[in-house]
Amino acid sequence: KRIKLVEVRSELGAGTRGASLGIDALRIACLNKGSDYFRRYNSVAVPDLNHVLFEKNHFPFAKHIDAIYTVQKGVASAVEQTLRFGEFPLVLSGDHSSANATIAGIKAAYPQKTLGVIWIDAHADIHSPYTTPSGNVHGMPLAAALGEDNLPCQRQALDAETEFFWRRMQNLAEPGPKLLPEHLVYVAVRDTEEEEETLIERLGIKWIKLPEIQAKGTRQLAREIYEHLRYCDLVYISFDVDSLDSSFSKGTGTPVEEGLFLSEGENLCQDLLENERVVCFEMGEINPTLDNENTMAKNAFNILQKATAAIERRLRLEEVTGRS
Ligand code: DIR
Ligand code: MN
Ligand code: MN
Ligand code: MN
Repeated sequence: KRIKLVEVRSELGAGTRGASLGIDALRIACLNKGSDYFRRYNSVAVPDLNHVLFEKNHFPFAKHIDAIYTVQKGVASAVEQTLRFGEFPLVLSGDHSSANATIAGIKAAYPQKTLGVIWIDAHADIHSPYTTPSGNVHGMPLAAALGEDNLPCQRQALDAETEFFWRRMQNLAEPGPKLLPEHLVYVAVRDTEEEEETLIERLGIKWIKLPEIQAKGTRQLAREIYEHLRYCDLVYISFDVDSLDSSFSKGTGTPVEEGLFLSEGENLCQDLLENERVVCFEMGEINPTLDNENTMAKNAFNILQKATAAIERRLRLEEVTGRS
């Protein structure tokens, strides 16, 4: 079994321009480090529609949702095909709205299996167009995957066009919710709006905050996370680089202080990715236009290398023991 890179250079869901350059910033960090990482793996690039940024946006509560929906269809099908081919999709994304499509692609490849999601991020990304304060779709992928609107916390009424694309996004690849709230775990989330907090509480989503990570250590934490996800057949891990402390993550659209140290990010990814139920890993939201000296991508590339090594160790072990 091999790793395949799925590259999604879309930034339509972000509020700040430049996240589409994140993958190329990682490639440059790789070259400057003298690593052969991007030579070792096959990759597929999903078509982006970033040119629509030069046109008028018709959806104030879900900016460019029509184009983002089209991009997501491409992401979902690339992830599904990769899994069906027996490869491990490692998704490198621009803005984090792609994660809804990654989840949909996994579900499309394994319709009968129960999926767990580990969400490592400063943000909860569980807004709907009814509650978003910004209209940025990268704040919405988990509400889309859960099939949530959070209407009790509604801030705004929606026009029919936005509603139409939001429903399609919630039903991407196959109709219905892709994820149950009890199968979602938040790690390092620390910048949320009230609507999100109310919803997280109502759905009873497990939320591991920074002090708990620092008290328990990543090993123990990984054990507890997988205990919580014991009924999940498959697991997807999504890593937004703004989960890292803002002192290491200037090059991302929405840096937040009091986040993970670099070593914590590395160890967390490493310990979580050694689990044999993990079928997909994603890293996104690197924005080199906001950075100095490509520092964010350098830091993220180190984490990516550690994460990938953990996936490789596990895939090799499976080969030896004859499991798939
Ligand atoms: C905020 C920020 N919750 C929003 N979200 C971000 O606009 O929805 N997600 N930055 O990554
Ligand atoms: Mn995010
Ligand atoms: Mn974030
Ligand atoms: Mn905020």
